[in-house]
Amino acid sequence: MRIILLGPPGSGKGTQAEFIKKKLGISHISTGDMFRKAIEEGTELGRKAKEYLDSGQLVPDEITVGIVRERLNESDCERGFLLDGFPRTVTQAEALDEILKEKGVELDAVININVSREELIKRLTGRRICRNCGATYHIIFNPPAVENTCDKCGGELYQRKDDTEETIINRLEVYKKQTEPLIQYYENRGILKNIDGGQSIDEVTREIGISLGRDW
Ligand code: B4P
Repeated sequence: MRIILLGPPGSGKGTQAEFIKKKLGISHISTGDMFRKAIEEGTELGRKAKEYLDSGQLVPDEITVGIVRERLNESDCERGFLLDGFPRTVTQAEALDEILKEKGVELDAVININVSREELIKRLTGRRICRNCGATYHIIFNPPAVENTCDKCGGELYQRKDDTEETIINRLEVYKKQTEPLIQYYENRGILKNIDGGQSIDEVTREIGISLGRDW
């Protein structure tokens, strides 16, 4: 299957992607993760992306489209993919249409996860990430068994630089202006699935399954 996960920052795209990719056996492509990895490795891409991520702005479309185009050309994407956090602008969505057309494939579903602003701020300020494997936790809603330690690999947990309240408010504004128009874009295509993301992690997973015709 070829799926997009859409939703504001903190709506749980990354959290749900972990489960969906395993269940469907498809590749998980998170542009946020790709940028963070490049920053950590100090590559040319990381150098360009850093100031945008730190301030909560979007990385310019030409850079983002370029890395996704390259990634979608890798052979593992032939069995399907889950795009997490891409597209985030109408220009990116149009570029994706072009890429898929060139490949002769189509999207199966766009999953739009809805969460209230208040809840998003709570989730993002409490988010913690494993430095080693990238697993996501929340200090209250999804805490690790041992404080600051990843359940999966024992790695150290850290707080992302863009998860401070000031940057989060900026990210939510950027989302409203630049990403929200995509809801209508995919609604017009008839492939948009609206999910109530305000429920528990397991309930959201279940609702996504139902929207894809799976009982998991
Ligand atoms: P991303 O890395 O994509 O991340 P995100 O939107 O912040 O979060 P996500 O929705 O995945 O939430 P999560 O599961 O972690 O973006 C980061 C930055 O990268 C952007 O600001 C931008 O600068 C750049 N970027 C990325 N893609 C780009 C693009 N296409 N174009 C340009 N720039 C781009 O969940 C959040 C928290 O809530 C976690 O702590 C989790 O444990 C908790 N949680 C999840 N579900 C929950 C539930 N149901 N109940 C309670 N808590 C829950």
